[in-house]
Amino acid sequence: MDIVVFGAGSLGSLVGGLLAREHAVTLVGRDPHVAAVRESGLRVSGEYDFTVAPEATTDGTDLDADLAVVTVKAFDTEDAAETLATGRIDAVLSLQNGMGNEETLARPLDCPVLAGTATYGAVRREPGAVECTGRGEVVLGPREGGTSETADGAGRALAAAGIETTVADDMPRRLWEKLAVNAGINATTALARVENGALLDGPAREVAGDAARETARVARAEGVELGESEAVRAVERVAEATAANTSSMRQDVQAGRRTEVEAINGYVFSCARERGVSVPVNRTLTKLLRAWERERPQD
Ligand code: KPL
Repeated sequence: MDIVVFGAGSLGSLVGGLLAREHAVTLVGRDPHVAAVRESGLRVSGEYDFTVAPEATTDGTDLDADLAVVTVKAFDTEDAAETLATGRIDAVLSLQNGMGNEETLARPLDCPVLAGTATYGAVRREPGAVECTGRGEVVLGPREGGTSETADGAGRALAAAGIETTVADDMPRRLWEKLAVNAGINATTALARVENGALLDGPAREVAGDAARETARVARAEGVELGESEAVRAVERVAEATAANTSSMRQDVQAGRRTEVEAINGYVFSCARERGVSVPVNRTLTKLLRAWERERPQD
């Protein structure tokens, strides 16, 4: 299969590296990472130990592919969609944090857009290299729920490359569950400066659990059946599977980059406001990250 992986950050590089063991992959990202992959290949370490040589480019326009896996930050989704729309792509799979990415991708694209969640832990240590710090899984399916040939085909392609994959018929609920995981883990680990595993005990555990419980309450107000203890269990499961991982938001804060707080805790906070649900923990996490973002050096 010809697969474009659009976004060569930590998760995109890991997924691209795993897919390149089985498929013809084009990785779309930024220099100096792309230049290093072109020069010496992409080294995948940690839970794996191999080097592959996918195509790598900084120009994502005019590409042909059976599948495009989108792994850019939530705030870059619109640009990614416009760029992919210049090519000939048969199907798109979003493996991003936050809500609403699939709708943003579907706007300019004339092909099926699948929803997906990924709980693999990944860190890009240096240009041309990514470390897998926790084997998780990918869950994917039609964004409105149900089943489709496209979802089955994408699921087979990922599984053939050794990615733990489930094709699900309840993606709207799965996306809310993943939102609860990210609402609990990402901002908490970024602010407390701890690895995901620190949320299994210790003072940050309660904050992560409360953020996830609040997210479940908002999901239910939105008509999605997600229980509070189910959401907390999901946080614990992912924190355990990715215990040694530095969450993507903590990586962003460490590198002084813009974070996805608006697409995660900020999204929970704004839906909660519309539905009259109280979410004090997500509100506080959002405001603290906003305060940090305001002071960070601009890109
Ligand atoms: O999605 C993640 C992230 O860091 O953004 C998890 C699964 C929490 C892994 O760290």
